[in-house]
Formats: sequence, structure tokens, C-alpha cells
Amino acid sequence: MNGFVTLSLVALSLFGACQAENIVATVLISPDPNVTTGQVVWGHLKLTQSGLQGPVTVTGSLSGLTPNQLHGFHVHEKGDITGGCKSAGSHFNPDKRQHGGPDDFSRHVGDLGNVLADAQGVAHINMVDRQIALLGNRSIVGRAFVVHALPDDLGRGGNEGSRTTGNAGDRLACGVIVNETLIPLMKKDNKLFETIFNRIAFGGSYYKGTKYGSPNEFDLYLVHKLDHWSIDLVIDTNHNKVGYVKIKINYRGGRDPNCLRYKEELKKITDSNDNLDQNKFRSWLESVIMSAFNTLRRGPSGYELYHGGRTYYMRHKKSGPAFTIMIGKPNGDDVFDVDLVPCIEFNGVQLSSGYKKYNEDKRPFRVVPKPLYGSIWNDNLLWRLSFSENEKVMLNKSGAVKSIIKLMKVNFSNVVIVTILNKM
Ligand SMILES: [Cu+2]
Ligand SMILES: [Zn+2]
Repeated sequence: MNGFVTLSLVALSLFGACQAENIVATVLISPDPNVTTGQVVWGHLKLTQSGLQGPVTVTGSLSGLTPNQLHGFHVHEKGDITGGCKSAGSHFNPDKRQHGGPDDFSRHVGDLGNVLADAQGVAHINMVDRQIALLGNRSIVGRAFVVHALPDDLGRGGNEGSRTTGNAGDRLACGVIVNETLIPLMKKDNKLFETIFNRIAFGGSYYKGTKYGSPNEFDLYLVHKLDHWSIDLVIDTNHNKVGYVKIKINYRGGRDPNCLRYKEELKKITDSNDNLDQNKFRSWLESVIMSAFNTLRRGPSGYELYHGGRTYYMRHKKSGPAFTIMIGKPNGDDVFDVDLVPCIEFNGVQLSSGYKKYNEDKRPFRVVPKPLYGSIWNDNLLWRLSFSENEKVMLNKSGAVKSIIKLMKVNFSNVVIVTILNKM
């Protein structure tokens, strides 16, 4: 078990390149308890943004409106409805402009104009807007939609009320805009996670049976990839800790600004000699998960995550290299645990001598930041090798993988978990 393996990567993806990926959020609109007219407005909205720069599509319906009438419809600045809809504050207005209509250049970002109720008092909503966003400065996630009693005059009423609120009257109903899944929340405001996070993969050992014995416990890998045109990875197996490797990054992008930015970000998970540090990686990822949780609403049963029109209750704890998320099902007290195991995946690397048989044809392998004690090396720099892709190939050959796949398909909760974490 000796030698160094150097991996040169071809241009795969530029740092910060935008992926045409949909970002999704949802809103449950519920009646304002302070309304005294007896009008009860309910609704459910879905928001979709195509890519980081794309427009946001708002779809859904509202019921209980005044038949055949326009109702003012805005995003207000605060995601707070604890004292009814008035707690949501003013129209969301980061550019400090006057109130306007959705097609006006000069408007509040939150000015979406009106929705029109049909003869039954139902409004079917399908609008596209370029000023609101689900990420960045104009993000409306964590703010609130408000539905008003009167039409919004779109700033054309010729009085002060028109220039500030559109004279849309009382607030009939409102709801907080929430991200549907955890992964987009984790990507938000975290450049490094956005760049190196790749996917969620089912865990458990394929080799020695499965870990799916208990239906309430699941292992999911949070797979990261460092692949970048401007770096080389040096995988060092030349030490006496069998099953562990040391990984050094060599930067070869020179003064390329993308490379420098990537290098700056990677410092969060490397030591001063550019070796990947498993302690740093674990605590960095923990902070990413924590800040994602902190953007969720916290209720008495845990953090609330809306998904598919339902609320899930989530709590978390740390356990070794993994983070355990406990998820309460919306229909009862049934709780299942998900162990999120962070790892980094490598493709196209040929490991030397002792590892060759697990790594035939440069098959992908992973490293896990598993704490290691009693080594002559700096423990933080040694990563546990994992060959789950290889195990899958071996099991495929023997036919044993079929029953595992069947088990995974049967297990509805598995599918739900991955959907909750990572919009499918
Ligand atoms: Cu409003
Ligand atoms: Zn406005």
C-alpha cells in the first residue's frame, strides 16, 4: 500500500456556473383571524424559479374571495403572521421605490397586482414575474403573501395611499413562503456547498447485507465532488493506516479568478498545506445544515418543513461522522431517523497496490470523515475509504442486488426522505 496517485481533471464545470435547476417554494394561505366580516379565504400556492436568473412562476388557487372581483395580491416583507396578517409588515421593497403594478418598472418587488375571483369566489393563479426571486437579494422565501379585500389600484389612484399600498384595503388572508426542500436551503448563501455538493445516495453496506433491517432508520450519503479543471488531487496511501487515505489539493489555475475563488472557498475544509481536513469538513457541513434549519419555522414539535402540501417536523443531532435528522410524519407521531453521512466521491482515480482490486477500471470511490484515534499521522487528515460503487458492481454480478433494490422500492419512507431533502 504505497505510492501517490495524481489525478488531473479536465474541464467539468466552471466554478459558480449556473445550473438550469428549478428552485421550488410553497405557501399555505390561511384566513386572517382578525377579519370580522366572516370572509374566509384559503389557498395553496406553488412557486418555481427556473435556474438562478430565471423568472418565478406562481401557480395555485384561492377560495372564499368576493365573486367577480379583483383582490390585491402582494409579497410583504416579513414572514411573520403571529399576530395575523398585519405582522407581515409592508410590501417587500428592497429597492425603496413607490408602489406600482406588476408590469411597471418602478414598483415594489412584492407588487404582484391583483388576482381575479370567478363567480364562485375562486381565483386560479398562474403568473410569471421577473422581479421576485427564490434566491439572492430579491428572494421572497421567508416572507409572506397577503391577499387583500379590495382591488389594488396599481399606484394610479392619485393619492398617498395609492403610492404606498394601492388602496387594497384589509388583509383577508396570508401565508409564509417556505422552501420545499432542505438542499436548496443549504445551497442558499453557501458558495462552497453549491459548488461541491453533488447528490444524495442511498447508504448502508451493500457488501455485508443491508442496513435496512429497521424500517425507521436510514443512511443517506451526502455526496460531494471536488472535480474542477483548476486542481489536481494527490491521494496518498503511503502510511500504515489500512483503509485510510490522505488527500492533498494542488492548485494549477494560476491567477485565474475562478480558481482563486475556488481556492478561497476550499480553505474552509483544508489545512494550511492544502490537505483535506476531515474535522473542518464535518464542522463546515454541520454549519451549512444548521443554517438551513434556522431558516425554517420552529414549532412546538420541531422545525417545520412543508412538502407536497404537508408539514413535516424535523429535529437533528450529531452522531460521529453523521448528522441524524429525526422526521415526524405529518399524519401522526411516527418518527423516522435519517443519518446523513457526509462523503467526497472521486472518479477516474486509480488507487495503488492494496486497493487495486476494489478500484478496478478507476471505479468511483468515496472517502468518509470518520474520526480515527491513535495514529502517528495527524488524525484530521486521514479519510476512511469506502467502495460502495464497487460493492454494487460485485453484487450486480452475483444477482444479490436485486433483493436490495426491491427492498428500497418497497420502502415508501425512503422515497419520502429523499424527496424532502432533495426535490426530485
Ligand atoms: Cu399587500
Ligand atoms: Zn406595493
